[in-house]
This record gives sequence, structure tokens and C-alpha cells, in this order.
Amino acid sequence: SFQTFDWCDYIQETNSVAAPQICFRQTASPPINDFKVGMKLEAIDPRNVTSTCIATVISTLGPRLRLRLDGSDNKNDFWRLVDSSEIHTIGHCEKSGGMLQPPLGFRMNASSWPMFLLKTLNGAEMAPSKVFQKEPAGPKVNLFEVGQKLEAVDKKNPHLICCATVGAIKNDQIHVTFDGWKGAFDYWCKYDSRDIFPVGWCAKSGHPLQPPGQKNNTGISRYSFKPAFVPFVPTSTISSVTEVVQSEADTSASSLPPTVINFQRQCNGGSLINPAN
Ligand code: MLZ
Repeated sequence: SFQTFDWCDYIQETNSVAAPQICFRQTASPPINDFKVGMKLEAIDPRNVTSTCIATVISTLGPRLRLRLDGSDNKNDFWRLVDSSEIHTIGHCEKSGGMLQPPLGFRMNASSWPMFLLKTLNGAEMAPSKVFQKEPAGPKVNLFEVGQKLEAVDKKNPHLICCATVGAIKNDQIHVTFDGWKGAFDYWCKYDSRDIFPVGWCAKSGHPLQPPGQKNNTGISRYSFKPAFVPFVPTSTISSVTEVVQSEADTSASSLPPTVINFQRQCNGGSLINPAN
């Protein structure tokens, strides 16, 4: 009795329209993500936007990166698109005459920052400049209309991109309302926010899309979650892979149980999983 979410059917059922691509500060085709887990880069500290810090890629999802500031804890991870203007190669800050700063909530004494910086960068894999994409220019004015459908980041669960509707417009702001969630996750943002996407963006980019939260009388969503993809299938290095997965896993920001991935021994997992092959 579950159905897979389909935008085309849903837009017909709700007698609505999708906000056109030209409304968004997004490229027509989503950018390719060539970042790898563990790569280091420079990122603006989201909690202190005058600071540029060192960040590590914790995971990737479609064209998005889950980032953690070096010297911070694992409770303040944040997400950026690979074409965000808020991330750069290591060295960019110094080239522009700035100095790398410790993140807000640096877990050591401030006096240990210079040595911490040396150590965190020593031998690190730095994200190469070719994996960074130029941020697209946005439209000059707010072109959204009330009632149009879109895909939007849930700011309370920022790993999620969900079905949403433009609920209201005020000057350069739009009210993003999440379908089927009774307003609990709604927010206002600028029309050129990087957290909003045209209908179909998730499907095109390989990012999972959270269907509307509409529940039937059993309290269960009428939609199933479409599995996004299984990243790797390892062969000989199962115990070490299991260790990496467990040590890197951080489910603290989510109420969902951890994902269990079963690996098939006879399949080749590629160079990251089976470096020997
Ligand atoms: N675990 C949460 C996720 C809600 C996501 C809503 N997104 C608009 C819940 O089920 O309440």
C-alpha cells in the first residue's frame, strides 16, 4: 500500500505547478561532486561568518558535502554545495591576506591553535581546486509565486531535502512551507538561497528526496522512501571497512536508526574499498 513519491503525479493530484528553474540560484544541471571523504578545505565558520577555518569532508550526498571544522566537535556539522562560495582550497584565505581562525567552540586552549593548525594540515589530503565549482549567479529579482512547488533543505534536519511549497512572498524573501508537516519546519529565506532547488533537482543529482509528510489514519506516511544508492561493495577488507563505517558514523543529528549496509564478498568495491584491486 506504499507508493513511491513521484513529483509528476503529485503536482497533478495537488493541482499545483513547479517553480521554474529561472527562479533559483542553482545551475540547470546539478554540479558533479568529486570531493572525497577526508579531504580538507577552507570554509567560513557558519557560527562566526567573519572566520575562515579548516574543514574536513565527513560525507558526501549528491552535490552536497557534510563538513566538520577541524578542532570543533561532531555536533556542529554543516552542509555545503560543491558550488558554494563559502568553501575554498587550502591557501585561499592567506592568498587574500587573511589568517585561518580556530572554529567557534575550539575544543583546546586558544594558545594551542598555531600548533593544532600545523598538525591538522600536516600530511592532509587537500581538496584540489578542480573539485570546487563556481557559484552560479542568481536571478536579479524574486520571481517566485505563491503556491509553486520546490525542493528545500529542512534546516532542522539539514541532511534532508524535502517537498515544499512557496507559502508567501515578501520583498526578496519567500516562505518555504513543507508539505504535510503542519508548519513545524517552515522558514523564510531569500529568493536566491542555496537551500532551495527546482522540482527534479534531487532525482537529477542523486540526492535522496523526502516525500510529503502527509500521514494516513495509521499515522504512517503513504509514501515509501526511495533508496538513493549503495555507495560501495567491498570484498577482502570487510573488517577494516566495518571499522571505518562505525567510527565515522554519527547518527546524533538524526532520530533515524543507523543504516546497515551488507557487503557482498565476491564483488569489487573499487579502489577506495579494495585498494589492492
Ligand atoms: N525525524 C523527523 C524528521 C522530520 C523531517 C521533516 N522534514 C520537513 C520526524 O519524523 O519528525
